[in-house]
Amino acid sequence: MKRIGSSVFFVFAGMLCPGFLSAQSGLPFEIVEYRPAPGQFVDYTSFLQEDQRVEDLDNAQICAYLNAQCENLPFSYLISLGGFGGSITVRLKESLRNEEGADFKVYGNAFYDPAYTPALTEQPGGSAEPGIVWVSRDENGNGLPDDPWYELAGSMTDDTATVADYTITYYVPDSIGGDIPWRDSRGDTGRIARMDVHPQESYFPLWLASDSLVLSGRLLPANARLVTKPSGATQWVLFSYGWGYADNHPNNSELSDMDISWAVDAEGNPVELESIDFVRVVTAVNQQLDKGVGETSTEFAGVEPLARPSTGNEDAAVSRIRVWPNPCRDGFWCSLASGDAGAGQEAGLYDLSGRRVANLRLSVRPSYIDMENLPAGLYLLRVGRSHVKVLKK
Ligand SMILES: [Ca+2]
Ligand SMILES: [Ca+2]
Ligand SMILES: [Ca+2]
Repeated sequence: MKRIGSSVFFVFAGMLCPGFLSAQSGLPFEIVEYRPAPGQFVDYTSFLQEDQRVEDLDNAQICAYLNAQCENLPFSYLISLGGFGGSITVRLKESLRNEEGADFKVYGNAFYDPAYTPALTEQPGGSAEPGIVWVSRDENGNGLPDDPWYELAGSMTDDTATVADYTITYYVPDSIGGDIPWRDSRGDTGRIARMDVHPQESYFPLWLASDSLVLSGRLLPANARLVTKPSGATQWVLFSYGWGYADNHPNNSELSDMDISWAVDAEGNPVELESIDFVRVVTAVNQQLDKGVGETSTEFAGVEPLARPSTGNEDAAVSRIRVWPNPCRDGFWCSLASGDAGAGQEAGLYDLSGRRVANLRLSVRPSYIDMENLPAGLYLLRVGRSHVKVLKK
């Protein structure tokens, strides 16, 4: 779904940094690879120069076009990755060190529909089109993304409904302007359907393949639910997953922040990376919806390193526990800013009388603490000798 979910960042950047709007934007990233899956928002004709055919496009030319668009609309130009498996790869202009806590933000156009987000619950609803984020270090120093890649584990990585090794094959349709048929590794078939409002000649990235396009990766479960509005009409609502995904929570949410410490290898083991040079985002659901919605496609609007908070007078131990939102209503997310991504550390949530009301394990991967059944008031989240206050409204 293409919609400017939050234009706040664009206005903000434009006001503070007018230089952002010039050709030399100073954006912290550069697109180096674009490999979309078929989709309604991937209008390949926009990349074409005079007399050029889609089949003859090349990656360098497409990236030059996309980089120019990004510079004109910093963090607001939306690049659709198409259906499952479509991807974009960017090079960070400066290596990004893995510091304590989250390190960078991936911008998209996810938004919450106020009707489905009375508070931050585990699954706010609106438009969430989650993409899996991968990171890589330029180990051979050649400036190219040809080094080992590591997936950032997110809240759904180990979910039983997630498929670790999923492959989809998209076929060029018999008629170039037709729906795009696909078959997956489970034997299921379907189509990326054409939409009347997007009448471009083809939804298939013909420069990537002339016959069929095979894309693989981790498949997250479908996240849309058909809900009935008070008027009786029905509508698809796409619910956000917990954390760790692109285009899954609004840009101004901490839940669109990424931590390099979430990196895992192909076996799912945590990997310690000192720094990264490349980020890749891949559409992670395979979902086709009716009612004019179409396929679910992750949108990408940029990557930005997070500003580092000052550590002046903070208690270093306390700053290692991250809690958000705080104050909270139904629950909160918490993580350790550094440490072991695997086992984690034992932690407890205490009420003001000192009663332990919840046990949990805290690691660099966020945990969600459900507060729905607890009375409003002040709580202490304690890890070892460190603690933070959490206020339930
Ligand atoms: Ca980090
Ligand atoms: Ca390299
Ligand atoms: Ca989106």
